[in-house]
Amino acid sequence: MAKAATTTIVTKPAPMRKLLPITSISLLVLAASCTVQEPAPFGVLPTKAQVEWQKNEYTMFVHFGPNTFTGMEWGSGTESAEVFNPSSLDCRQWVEVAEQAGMKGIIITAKHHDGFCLWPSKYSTHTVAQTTWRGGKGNPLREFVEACRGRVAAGVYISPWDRNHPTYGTPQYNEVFVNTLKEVHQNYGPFFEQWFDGACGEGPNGRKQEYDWPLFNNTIAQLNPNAVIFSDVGPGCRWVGNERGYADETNWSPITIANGARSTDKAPCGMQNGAEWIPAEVDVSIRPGWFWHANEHPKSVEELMEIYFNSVGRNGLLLLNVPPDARGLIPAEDSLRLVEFRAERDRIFAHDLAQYAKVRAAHLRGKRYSAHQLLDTAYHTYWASNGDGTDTIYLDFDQSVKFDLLMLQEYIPLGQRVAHFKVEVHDLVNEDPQSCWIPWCEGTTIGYKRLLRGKLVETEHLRIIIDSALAAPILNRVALYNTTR
Ligand code: FUL
Repeated sequence: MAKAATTTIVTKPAPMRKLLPITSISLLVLAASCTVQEPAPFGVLPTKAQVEWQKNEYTMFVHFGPNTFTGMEWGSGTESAEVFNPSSLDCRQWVEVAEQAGMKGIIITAKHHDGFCLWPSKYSTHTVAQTTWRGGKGNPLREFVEACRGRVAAGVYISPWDRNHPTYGTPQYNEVFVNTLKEVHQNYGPFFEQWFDGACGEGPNGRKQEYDWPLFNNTIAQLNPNAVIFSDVGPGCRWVGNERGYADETNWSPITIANGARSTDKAPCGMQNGAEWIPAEVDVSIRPGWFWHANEHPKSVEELMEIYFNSVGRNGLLLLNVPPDARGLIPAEDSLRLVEFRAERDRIFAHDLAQYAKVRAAHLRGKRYSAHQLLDTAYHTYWASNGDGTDTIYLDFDQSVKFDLLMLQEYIPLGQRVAHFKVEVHDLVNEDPQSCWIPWCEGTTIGYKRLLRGKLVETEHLRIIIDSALAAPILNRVALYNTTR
């Protein structure tokens, strides 16, 4: 076994276990693997596209349009199209930055609330075609999807709220909007995510638009069945309920949305036994605004790390907005910050101390689902308990390890199950590994990924007691890190 760089000298002998004769062990293993029962899925489940979406973990949002040039956050829709005039737009630079940052996809604001389309739409007179930029022939949406191809997944934000369109506030607008969706998805898709902003203001005629959400969602589902549809209430993924970058500590991907409801107070936490799988997406900007403003600056690495722990580390997907400037490029200040942020994550997650452990669980379902599979990085291998919803995972080390960060992952293709768990470490000075367990932390939900920070401890034994789960727990990863090394 390789030696952990952080291990310290062990002064007491490892606990003795009673050895069974080899033949008895083989017979036991054989019996266990013959009777092994495949774990049944539990409750509502993610689609394959939702699992792939969640595995992205961290994606980029790009707010770009007339506001980039006017200093506004919400354009009125009456600004001249001419204001859109990037001096050196290059979407390949956005992709380069996203890749360097470790992001797996990018979502572009193809149409924000001002109604300006970043492609020459047939259904609007407020588009790039009405500008003198590149002689009215420019097409940022086309450039964007081409730059993303084969490198990162491309996603699209199309605001239903349109402060420019003359039909906004009338039933015809829904038809216009569906045509717009079709135009974008047919000509520029497929997209991994369709982002529907929840903001819905007054139209120029003073009327509020009644959006035909079933029609919008069905249109996307038909044209682009693998696109995960974001809105405040899903159906593919839900808004986390704030723009500050955090999900609740308890965060269920299932949630029940009342028939026709367009918001929910359960957005940050989801619902145990919720009726649909609608995981949380955490959207937040690297700068104070969503659009670029000359006098604003990106968040610090410390702030970004905090956001990461509270989003990805709480069963959410982090969608970090990085606005291009008036050149059409992501400023060096922001790209540098993203690289520093990545370096910090790489440093923390470079060395998984759990790899040095012998792992076992109190309940044995069978060899195929044994606890050592918690250590491998293959997504589809997992540990499955045959307990009734409670179980304990033990990590025993030959030499003590020091850690302050624990990562747990549930195997979500079979549902989200764990409702409460405790983590305890064995006191190094106590000789008896069966006693003197010290609480290290506790938590409620796990979901796709949970990161738990605690005080720096040194131990040879750690146990994770799952004391409440909706069904037999199924986890595919346990990892331990020391963030101070
Ligand atoms: C909000 C919008 O009103 C903001 O302008 C921004 O696009 C943000 C991501 O969503 O609802």
